[in-house]
Amino acid sequence: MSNVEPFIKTPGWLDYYDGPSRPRFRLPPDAVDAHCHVFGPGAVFPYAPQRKYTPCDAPKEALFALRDHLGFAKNVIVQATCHGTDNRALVDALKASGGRARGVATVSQDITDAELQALHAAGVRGTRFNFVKRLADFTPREVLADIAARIAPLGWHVVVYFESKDLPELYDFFTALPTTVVVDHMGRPDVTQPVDGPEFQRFVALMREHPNIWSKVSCPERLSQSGPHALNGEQHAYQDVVPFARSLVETFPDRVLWGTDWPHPNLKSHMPDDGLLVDYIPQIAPTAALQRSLLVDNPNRLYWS
Ligand code: 0GY
Repeated sequence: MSNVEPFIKTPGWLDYYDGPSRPRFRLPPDAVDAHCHVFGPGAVFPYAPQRKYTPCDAPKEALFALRDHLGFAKNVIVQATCHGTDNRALVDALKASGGRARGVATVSQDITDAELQALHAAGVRGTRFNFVKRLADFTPREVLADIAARIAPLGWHVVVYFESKDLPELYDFFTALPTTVVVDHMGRPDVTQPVDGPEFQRFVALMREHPNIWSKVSCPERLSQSGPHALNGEQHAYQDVVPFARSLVETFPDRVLWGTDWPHPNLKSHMPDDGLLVDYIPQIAPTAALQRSLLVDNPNRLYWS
């Protein structure tokens, strides 16, 4: 029996949808869900005291079942802020995956070289810096720069999560990082603004001028204002996000990744059907070649080579 107090989920927080449809879009062989999480279970892997939300438990077994149901071969599991710098749930999932998952950990400046090596042996290939103020407390840039310098020799990359309005202030820090830099969810554009407007074009310019910067073209459900609804019986979910993701896929086909973001932390208005999220992929990657780059070649190059 665990002596951990049961965790009470944050009010309004939706559980993941446990009856996802089977996608109509057939994923190519060796496709990777390159952004997803495991949460707890809290009784085994307690949530961090400094967390900003308490999630529902979303254990590795449920993630692997979803992987198989949707037709993915592999997962990249990203450490979420609710586990802080305690990567035990992540490592447990990586070890249980039989080589079918890689990880992105969150580490503190005082991590030892031996601990970094152990994370690497478990399958970690990156570290995540979170600048979203509702999710993470401020960490001085010098601390983050020091962590980046420590992980660079391992061949790891840095994953960054931020709001688009904060990009100008973060620009110099990102462009000075010595590793590949992967941006979560396209830098969270305001999709009510035009795709060719100054805000999104600032992000496009960042990627154009810095070939080490990649983007996940993920999370339409988080960015969309138009929502998940079908139009005229057709699958037209998250239409307002499509031009943003598609422009990145077409402009930078070798530097984009896609992931479900299961179990979709902090969603309060609707919970997406992960099968429909997979059916969204051909709208943003309309050719077989683009789909292969996005889902197979890019994630395998970054995480399995
Ligand atoms: C995501 C998005 C969110 C949460 C986290 O680490 C996290 O807690 O990343 C969010 O709330 O936008 O990518 O999972």
